[in-house]
Amino acid sequence: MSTAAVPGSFDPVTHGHLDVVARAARLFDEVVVLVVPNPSKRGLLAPARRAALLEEVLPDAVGDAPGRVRVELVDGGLLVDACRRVGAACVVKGVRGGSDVDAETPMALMNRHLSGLETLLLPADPRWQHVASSLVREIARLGGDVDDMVPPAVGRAVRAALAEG
Ligand code: COD
Repeated sequence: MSTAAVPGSFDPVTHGHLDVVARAARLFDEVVVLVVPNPSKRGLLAPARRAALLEEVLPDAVGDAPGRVRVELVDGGLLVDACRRVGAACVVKGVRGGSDVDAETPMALMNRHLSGLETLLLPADPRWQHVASSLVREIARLGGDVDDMVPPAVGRAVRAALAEG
């Protein structure tokens, strides 16, 4: 059975992330979405909330593959170790442009160096190429509408987190 991991901070998950997960589910037997909080980025949603939201919105996003996609929260450590734990031999990531390729290529080569883990980079769908979690957080913080960039439950969670301060 082929298993891929789709890792991210997912703070919050966007339609861009969900498109990458759905495409990975068409290529692999099983997809494990790894919620990996980035210690260098200040978070809006608690990591467990990000994972719960993913579990809520993934069935709609992945069409006929919900039984083959699951979510795991990673509590620190190397990505290669998380991938080994879940049995993934490949990481799938989305790239929105040259700066994503520049950031992802050394990580992909390092992960292969560390453990043989391969990385598949999927070009972002042009509909979502400009969408980033950081921009969603900023737009929502400034009172803008993010409802066509994230699923409804995610938009509600972002607004609630901002209201809580
Ligand atoms: N369309 C397509 N892809 C997208 C979109 C979009 N609109 N938005 C984001 N993505 C992609 C990103 O390019 C990224 O590949 C992935 O989705 C996740 O994005 P984020 O913003 O949720 O998460 P990041 O960028 O903070 O990444 C978190 C990771 C844990 C994936 C990353 O930090 C990582 O791989 N860390 C490795 C840690 C490690 O083991 N280091 C040592 C060896 S390299």
